[in-house]
Amino acid sequence: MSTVFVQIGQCGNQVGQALWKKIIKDEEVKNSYSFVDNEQRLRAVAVDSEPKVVRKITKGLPYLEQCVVSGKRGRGTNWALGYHGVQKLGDDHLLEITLEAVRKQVEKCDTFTGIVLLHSLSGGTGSGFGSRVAETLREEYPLAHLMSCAMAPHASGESPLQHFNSLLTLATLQRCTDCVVLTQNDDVLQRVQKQAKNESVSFANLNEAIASHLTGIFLPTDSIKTKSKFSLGMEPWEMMRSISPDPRCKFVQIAQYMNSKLSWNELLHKLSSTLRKYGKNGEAFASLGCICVARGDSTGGFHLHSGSLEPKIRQALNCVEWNPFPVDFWTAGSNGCGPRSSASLTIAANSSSVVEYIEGVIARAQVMYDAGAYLHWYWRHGATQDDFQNSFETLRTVVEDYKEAVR
Ligand SMILES: Nc1nc2c(ncn2[C@@H]2O[C@H](COP(=O)(O)OP(=O)(O)OP(=O)(O)O)[C@@H](O)[C@H]2O)c(=O)[nH]1
Ligand SMILES: [Mg+2]
Repeated sequence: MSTVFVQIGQCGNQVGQALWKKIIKDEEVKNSYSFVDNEQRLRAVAVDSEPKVVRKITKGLPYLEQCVVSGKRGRGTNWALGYHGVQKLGDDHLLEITLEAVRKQVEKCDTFTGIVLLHSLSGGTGSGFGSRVAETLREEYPLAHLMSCAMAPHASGESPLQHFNSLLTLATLQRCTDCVVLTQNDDVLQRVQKQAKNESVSFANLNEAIASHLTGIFLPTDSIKTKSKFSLGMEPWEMMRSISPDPRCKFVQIAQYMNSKLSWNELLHKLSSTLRKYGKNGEAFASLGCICVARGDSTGGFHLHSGSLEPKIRQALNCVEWNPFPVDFWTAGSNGCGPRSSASLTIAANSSSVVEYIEGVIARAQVMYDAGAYLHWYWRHGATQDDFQNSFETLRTVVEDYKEAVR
């Protein structure tokens, strides 16, 4: 069972780099060939529109030479330019060479299960080209799973185009992927800053934390193995099946706490204290389903604690009543996402807290759209009013569906 990763744009590749550094250290990954091939090369395609950037970022890890690809010029933080490409300036055939590289990776898999995309919601390449790649892969591999791990920009202080780019990308992901693992840079920054105690925080620090969250879920666990204790590498897809089975509500967010000295109960208490439980207007968030992964269970004793942890997780996440099994537990003997001597709890939850974020994107994009701000940049590169209208509508429906699901 093999998964192919496609990392897009600068953010996607930088996060990908941090992620792979953790993945390839894991002994079970090496043996299962789920994320690496039998020569231990990464089942990854690294693509950026800018020449050279991606070569530099991917240095030092065993990518397949033909799977590190780049175009002729960046997409200037513009979704439309990323989506439609640079035709007027001489097409750089980025979509074709990316699909060819994905095909190569898929052909190398004995059993190809699905594709994980890594990209930002706001860069021109990550958002626009990422949307185009997601749509095209959905058509080319209709039976494979398709998951996006999307990084949302800081709420303010970045590009004025980020609201349009996020709007158009989130709507595309909702339409053509099976699951979106959403990481908000502001959330990660806040958590990392707390631990850094006033030291300045770089993108490298953020990416280390994001990689840790993702590997907390994606790395092999003892819970998903064959009878002969062989890992199938199905964790990303089991997570999807378990917590985002409804195509209307497919947004997943991850939280994690790691330490070498705390009990499982104390780890959960700490983790729970980092979760936002109420929205800006005081409304309680609710979870449709979650998975809690305990890593570093070296004695195999976690199952003795899961019974007492479950009601605490139900309460912390305010799990909906209609789901009889809102918490799933997985365990692993070692803590592959952090230092060897530590233990971690990682929770992936399908929470209605995403509504607040999506409503924020819709509101900001709507104000700019009504004012006609920056729109000529999008028309110039092939976007249409329909793209925007459809995206507003798709995301408004997502908001309504989540509100309905947790009512
Ligand atoms: N978490 C994280 N976010 C990043 C990183 N690099 C950039 N970003 C975020 O991603 C957005 C910018 O996207 P990039 O990936 O730089 O842009 P791109 O996809 O290369 O697209 P263009 O350069 O516009 O063609 C901003 O919102 C940044 O906050 C990173 O290494 N980690
Ligand atoms: Mg770039």
